[in-house]
Amino acid sequence: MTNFAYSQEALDLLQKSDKEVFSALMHEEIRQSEGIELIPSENYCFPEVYPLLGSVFNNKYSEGYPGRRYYGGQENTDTIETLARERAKKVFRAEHANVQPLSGCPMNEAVYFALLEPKDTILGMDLSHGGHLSHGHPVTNMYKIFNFVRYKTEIPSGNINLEHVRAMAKEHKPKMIICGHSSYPKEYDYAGFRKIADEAGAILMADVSHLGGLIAGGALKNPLDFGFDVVTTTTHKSLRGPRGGMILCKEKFAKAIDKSVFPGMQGGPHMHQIAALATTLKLVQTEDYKQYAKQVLANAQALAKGLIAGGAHLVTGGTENHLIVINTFTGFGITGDIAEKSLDEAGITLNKNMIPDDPNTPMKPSGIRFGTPAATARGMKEKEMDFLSKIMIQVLKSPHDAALLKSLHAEVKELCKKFPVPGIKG
Ligand code: DSN
Repeated sequence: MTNFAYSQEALDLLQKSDKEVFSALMHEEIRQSEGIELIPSENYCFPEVYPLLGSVFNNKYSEGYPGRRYYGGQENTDTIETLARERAKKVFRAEHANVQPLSGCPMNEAVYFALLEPKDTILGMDLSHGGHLSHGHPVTNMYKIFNFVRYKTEIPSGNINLEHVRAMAKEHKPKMIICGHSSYPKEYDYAGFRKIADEAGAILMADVSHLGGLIAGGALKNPLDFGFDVVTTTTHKSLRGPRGGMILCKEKFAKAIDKSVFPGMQGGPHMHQIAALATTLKLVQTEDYKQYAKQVLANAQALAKGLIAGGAHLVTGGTENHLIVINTFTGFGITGDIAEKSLDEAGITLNKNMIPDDPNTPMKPSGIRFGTPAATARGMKEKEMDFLSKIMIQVLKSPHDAALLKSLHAEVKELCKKFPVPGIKG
C-alpha cells in the first residue's frame, strides 16, 4: 500500500535513513485505509494536495505579502499566494482573504489582536455546548488577555436561543460576537446574529472551520452573505485541503488583519501549505465537489436516521450539517471514552465529547461526536451509512464483547476494500 504522491526513490531513501518513521508512515496508511474515519473535523485531502505538501515550496521563506516581501526569489511564491487569495475571495464571496494562518487557533487569535484591545469583551459559545477552545476557554492564553463571556445552548433541546445571546450581549456589551462551533449539529441563524451584533455595536465574526467546505460547495449558508465582518475557517476539514487557516473579511478590516497575521503573530508563512490551498480552492469550484458537499449532508441524515432507529439519543434530536453528537450515557449507559475505544476496536474512529452541561468529566464525558466528511470522500453513500449505523448500535449495546467487536471489525474492513481512500493505492 502506498500514497501515489511518493516516488519509489524517495520512499527507499526514507526507509534507509529512518526505519522507525518509515514504519509508522506505512502503518498509518493501513490504519486510514482499513478503518472508517468518522471524526467530523478530519478528512482525506484531495490527492493533488500531497505533491504540493512534499514540494520545494517547503524550502522557501516568504515573510510579507505578494509584491512586498522581506526576502528575494519570490516570483513563484507570489504567484501561488495571489492565486490562493483570489480564489478564496471568489469561492466565499469575500472582499479580502488572508491565507497565511498556520492553523485554527493562531487564525482566531490574529483576528482578536487585529480588531480588539486587551481586556475587551468577546462573546463566544461555551465549549461543552459546542464552541471551540479558541473562543475563550479559560485554559487558553487568550483568556488571560481578553474578557471572554460565553453563551450556552438550551437544555434539553441543545439549540441556541437567540434571546439568550441577545440578553448576554445587552448585559456584557461585547466588542465582538463569535458565531461558530466544533460540535453544534444545527445551522446558524446568521441574520439573527447580525441583528444582535448591530444592536450591541459589536464586530461580528463566524468561525466556520468545520463548515468551510460545505459552504464552498454551496450546501450550507455563507455568513458573509449575511453581512458578517470576519469569517475564519481551517482548510483541512470539510474543505479537503492542507492543514492551515484562512481569514476572510470586509475590506475595511483587511490592513489590520494582514498586519496582525504577519508580523503580529507569525514569521514565514508555510508556502507549501499555501500552494496546496491554492489548488484546493480551484478544486472546490467543480461540479464534483458541489455534489460531494451535498452528499456529506445526505449521509449525515442517513447515519442519524439509522442511529435514532437503534435507540441512540442525539443532542438536538438530529443534525442539519455534517456532524452528530450522541449521549451514550443516557442512551446506552456508557461514557464516551468507552464508546470511543470499543468503536475503535470495531474499526470506526470518532471522538469522545462533552454534551451540554455535561455531568461527567472531559476525559470521561457523556457523549461521542462524529460526522461524514471523510467517509463521503471515499464515495460512501446512504446505503453505507445505514450499514455503519447498525454496526455502531451493536458496539454501543455490547462495548465489552471482544468477539463481537472482532467480527464487526472484519465487516468494516470488507466495506473499506470497496471504497479506497483518495490518493492511497491498495
Ligand atoms: N480539533 C478540531 C475539532 O476536532 O473540531 C477543532 O480544533
